[in-house]
Amino acid sequence: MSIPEQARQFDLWIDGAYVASEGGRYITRTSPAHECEVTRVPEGTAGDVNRAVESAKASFESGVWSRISGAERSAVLYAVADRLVERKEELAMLETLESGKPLTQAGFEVEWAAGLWKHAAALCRHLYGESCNTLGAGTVSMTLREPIGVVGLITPWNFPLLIASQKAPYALAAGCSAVIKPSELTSATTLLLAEVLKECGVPDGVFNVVTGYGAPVGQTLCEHKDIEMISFTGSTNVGKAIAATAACNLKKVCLELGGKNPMIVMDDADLESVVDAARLGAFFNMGECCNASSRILVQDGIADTFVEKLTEFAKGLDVSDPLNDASKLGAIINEAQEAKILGYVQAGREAGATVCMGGNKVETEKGRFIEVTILDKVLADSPVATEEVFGPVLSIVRFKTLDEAIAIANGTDFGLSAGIFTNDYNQSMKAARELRAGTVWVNTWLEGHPELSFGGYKQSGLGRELGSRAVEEYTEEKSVLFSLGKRQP
Ligand code: TXE
Repeated sequence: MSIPEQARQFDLWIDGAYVASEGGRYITRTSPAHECEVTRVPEGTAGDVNRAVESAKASFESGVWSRISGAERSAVLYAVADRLVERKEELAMLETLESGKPLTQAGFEVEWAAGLWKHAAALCRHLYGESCNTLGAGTVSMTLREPIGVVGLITPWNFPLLIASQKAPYALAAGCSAVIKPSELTSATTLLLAEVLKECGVPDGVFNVVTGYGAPVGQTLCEHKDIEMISFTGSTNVGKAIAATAACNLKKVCLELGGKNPMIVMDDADLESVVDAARLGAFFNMGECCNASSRILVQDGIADTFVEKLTEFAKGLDVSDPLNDASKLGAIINEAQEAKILGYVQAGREAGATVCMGGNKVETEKGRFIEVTILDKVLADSPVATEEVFGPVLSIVRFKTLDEAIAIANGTDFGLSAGIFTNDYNQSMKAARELRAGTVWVNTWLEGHPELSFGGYKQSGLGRELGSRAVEEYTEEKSVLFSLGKRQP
């Protein structure tokens, strides 16, 4: 596939159709890999958000989606999954052009996203309340699950379609109507998703897209009194601001924020699998991944061999034009992110870390690429080892005992994911119990299944996505009590 000659222009998606923003302004996105204009999306306004919420509210109150059966919703969501796969090439290409990620990976992400729509489709038919044994007290009681109402979804730029698909299908499965604000850097695939939903029978007004900047678009959503819940994925700082703003009408808030995920490698670990996991953990999506294993804690006895093997392997990782089939790492999203990554590398150097490889920009004619970077002998409490870098930079911290490793692992403000590589059952069980993180991997990394919940401890977030209760997050629970006669004393 080749790069289109002209930037593709979109409008907002409100009430089942493309409509212009009232402000008439557009944001132009330049491909971080190719330096040409690829898309233009409206710079939404507060007025645009109000229109979208009005449409969502009207659709919710009409019952056209909120009051149909789970079976009917399920059929529509299954159709969405199939249609996403049918439009995979177009979706993947737009994702790559806007984000800089390898095209092969973007294609894989479309399929992964489609799997989430299928998971939500299945859950539609399994949204249960409870009935309670209060008969002896002269009552019959039950709980009902009802859609929470109109929800606001705010998504980032690292996995645009995928993260939208961690939220929207579950909100829709519950019967909610939604207004989604994608990142201003990567909005195109969320707009195509809206087209797909319409093609598959989601009624107008149930899914609306307002593109634009955090303020005013995201902020207006968080302030809006007709929005009952915000689900956000992004930086911890913005997450905190959103929680504060959403308190205006005590909206429910679900936050999936940053991480500084420790991968513990014990002396007895199988090094081949650790190297493979580290490749995926640290460098998948150029390290722009909340689940990145951006710090690897390695036990002293194996550390030298591990660093040697990993560095040897990492030299073979192809950093190049994301449209090349061989490309394993594409371009960095924007200048701010590039400066942030290089700044952390420099800080690591100044704190005495050894740069085993990389650490610089890749010199190319076009595009913003950073070398695969491995830092060894990093101090456990230095910024590069405790703060989210969000780039292809792996910090290696050495330790002596498992207790020491667990203390280092738990010693940051984050708690999204963590892992251990060992063949010792007792060590893996101890780590699984003591690591303070929403996900703990044992002898693997980045493996996920929609059946498992995802979310963070501490400042990595609030609430959970995916898992068997993913749809419940978007519901209210109502208790209903039937009296069978006179009230008991
Ligand atoms: O994220 P922001 P940025 C981390 C990562 C990265 C850093 C900054 O460390 O380097 O965050 O990235 C919208 N009210 N993650 O600045 O700003 C914004 O428009 C409402 C981790 O791009 O948090 C976008 O749609 N919304 C992360 C979304 O929030 C607001 C993924 C995320 O952008 C807003 C991305 C406001 N006041 C970055 N301000 C992860 N957890 O995977 C901004 N937004």
